[in-house]
Amino acid sequence: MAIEKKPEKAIDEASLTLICKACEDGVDLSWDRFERQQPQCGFGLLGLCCRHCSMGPCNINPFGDEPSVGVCGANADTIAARHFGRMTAAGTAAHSDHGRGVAQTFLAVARGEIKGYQIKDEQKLLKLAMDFGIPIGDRSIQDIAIDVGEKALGMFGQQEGELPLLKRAPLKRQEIWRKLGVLPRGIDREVVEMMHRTNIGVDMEYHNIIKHATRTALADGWGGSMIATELQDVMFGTPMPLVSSVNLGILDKDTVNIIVHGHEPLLSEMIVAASRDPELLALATEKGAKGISLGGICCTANEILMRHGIPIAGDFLQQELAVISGVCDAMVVDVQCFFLSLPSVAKCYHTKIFTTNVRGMIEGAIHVEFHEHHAMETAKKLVREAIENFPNRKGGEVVPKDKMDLVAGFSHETIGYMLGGLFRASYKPLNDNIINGRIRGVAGVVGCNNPRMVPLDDYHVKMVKELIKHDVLVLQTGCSAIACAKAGLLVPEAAAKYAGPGLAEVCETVGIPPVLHMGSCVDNSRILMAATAVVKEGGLGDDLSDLPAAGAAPEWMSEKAIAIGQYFVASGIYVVFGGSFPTLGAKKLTEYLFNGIEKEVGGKWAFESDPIKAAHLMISHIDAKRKALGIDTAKERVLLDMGDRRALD
Ligand code: BF8
Ligand code: SF4
Repeated sequence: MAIEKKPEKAIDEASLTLICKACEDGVDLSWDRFERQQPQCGFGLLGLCCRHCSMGPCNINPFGDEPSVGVCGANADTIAARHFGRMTAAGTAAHSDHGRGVAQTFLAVARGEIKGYQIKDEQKLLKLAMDFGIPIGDRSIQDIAIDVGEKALGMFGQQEGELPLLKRAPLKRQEIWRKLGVLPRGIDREVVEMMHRTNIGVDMEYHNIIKHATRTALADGWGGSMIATELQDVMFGTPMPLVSSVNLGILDKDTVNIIVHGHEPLLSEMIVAASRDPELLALATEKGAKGISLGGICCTANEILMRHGIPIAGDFLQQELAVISGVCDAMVVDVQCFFLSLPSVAKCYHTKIFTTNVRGMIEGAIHVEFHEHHAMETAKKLVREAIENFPNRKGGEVVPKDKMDLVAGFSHETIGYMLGGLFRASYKPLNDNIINGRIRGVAGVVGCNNPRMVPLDDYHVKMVKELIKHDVLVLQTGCSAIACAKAGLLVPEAAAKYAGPGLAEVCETVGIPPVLHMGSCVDNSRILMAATAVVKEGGLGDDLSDLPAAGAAPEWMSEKAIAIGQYFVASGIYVVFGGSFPTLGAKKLTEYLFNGIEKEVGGKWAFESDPIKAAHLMISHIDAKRKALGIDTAKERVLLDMGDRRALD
C-alpha cells in the first residue's frame, strides 16, 4: 500500500504533484519503503554492528552494558572505524572506477583507436601534462595525449611513490601528508589495503584504521575523482557559465522524453548528440512527437548540464517521480545511485528502463551494453527505442508545471575568469573580497538526498540560504546543487533576494549567483582546486586549513559522501554532515573524528541534524579562521589596483 498524500515529503510543487500521483496510482516510492523499514536497526545506525566474519554478526551495546566486544574482541571503536574505513574504500572505488573508465577511453581516443570522442580542451591537456611531468616542447597534441592517458591510467595500479596530482596542493599541505605518511601510493592499492586491514584480525586500532581511510580518501579526491574531472574536461570541454532549467517541469508532454541517470558522461555525451540527429528527429515526428527532450537525473544530469546546458529533471529522490509522470519514454542508467525499484515502477506506466553498463544491471530492465568503440551506435539505438516507445503512453499523464532557471558551469578555471576578468584569470578579486570581509568565507555544500530527511531538499536549501545570508559564498556539486537550483538559489537575482549585503554586492558587480554550481560529485575535485587557487593567490594563509572555509553534505546517503568528507577533512577542511553519522555509537572514535584529528590534518568532522545550527557551526568556524588570519575586524584593508577596479566595475 502506498502512502497517502503527504505534502511534508518535499518542498517543491513538482515533486509533491507526482508523489500525490504515485499515491493515486498505488505506486511505492523510496519514502514508503523507508517507512516500512522503521524502526531501523539501532546498532547499524550507530556503527555498532559488524558482520565481517561468520563468528558474527556482532553487536555492541551502546549503553555501556554487555556485550561490549565482538567474538574476536573488537570493541565499538574498532568496529565503527572498520565500517567507516570500508565506506571510504567503497566511495573511493566508485569515483575511481569511473575515473579509470574515462582514462581508458581517453587513451584509446589519443591513440586513434576509437571515433566519436575528441580532445576539445588542449590547454587543459597541456596543463595536465605539465603536472604529470610530461615533456611538451614541440610535440604533437596526440603524442602528449597518449603520455597523459598512460600516466593517468597508471595511477590506478601504481604501487610506489606518490600520486602525481597531490603535488597540486599547497606545499605546506603536502608536507603534512608526507609527515603523517598518508600520501597515497596508488589508487587501487589504497582501496585494497583498506579492505585487507578491515578483515577479521588485522587492524584493530582505530586511529590507525582512520589513518588509512585518510590515505584512501586522498586517493579519491586528488586521484580518481580528479582524473575523471580533468580528462572529461579535456575530452568534452571545460564548463563555462550557461543558463538552463531544472525540475520535473522540464518534461514535455508533446515530445519524446529521455532521462539519462547515473554518473559517467561517456554515454550521455553521445546521447546528447544522438538526440539532435536529423534522422531520429524525423522519426520522432513520424511517431507524432514534436521533438526529442533530454533531461538528466543525479550526476549524469550535472555533467551534461555543465557542458551543454541540458536541463535537469531532478535529484536522487526524484528518479521514480520522473517515471510516474507517465511521459518518460526511456530512462537510461549507467552506474551509481539508481534504484532497483525503477523497472517495477515503470511497469505501471510505459517507460522503458535501460541499463548500459556491465557493472550496473537491474533485474527487469533492458540491458543495452555500452562500449566506447560503438558509442554513437549505442546512443542512437537508445534514442530510437525511446522514440518507438512514445506511442505506447498509457494516458493519464501528469507533467508538473514547475521548473526553475539556473546558471551553472563554474569550473575552477571559469571562477578565475569571472572574478578576475576575461583576459586575466585571477583569484585576487575573490581573495580581496574575503580579506575585506564582503565575502565572509566560502562553503562547499554537496551530496545526496535521503528519505530519512524530509521534506526532500529542505536541509540543503535552509542551510545554503542561511550561509549566503551571512555573506558566505557557496560552491555546490551533486544533488545538493540540484536541490538549491530548484529553490531558485542558482540565479544571479538570488543575490539581492537572499544574500547578505557584502556577498550581494560582489555577486551583483560580477554578475554571478551567490551559489555556484561546480558540477557532479567527482567534480568536488574542482572545489579542491578552487580552494588551492585561493591559497596560492595569497593573503589568506599558506594552507587549505587556514582558509575561512567549510564543507557540508546535508542529506548524504552514499558511501561516496564519506570518502568525499574524509578527503576534505584530510585536506584541512571542517566538514558537517546531517541526517546520520556512521560512528556515533563509538565514543572515542567519534571524539577523534570530531576533534582529535584536527591536530593532525587541520580539518575535522561534525554532525548536526538542524540545518540552521549546522550553517552556524560552519560560520563560527569561518569566523575563527578569519580571526586567526587577522582579518576579523579589518575592513577595506587591501587597496585595489586599477585592473581590479575595472574587473569589479
Ligand atoms: O555522486 S550526490 S545521490 S548522484 S552520491 Fe548520488 Fe549522492 Fe546524488 Fe552523484 Ni553524489
Ligand atoms: Fe564479530 Fe569480530 Fe567477526 Fe566482526 S570480525 S563479526 S566483531 S567476530
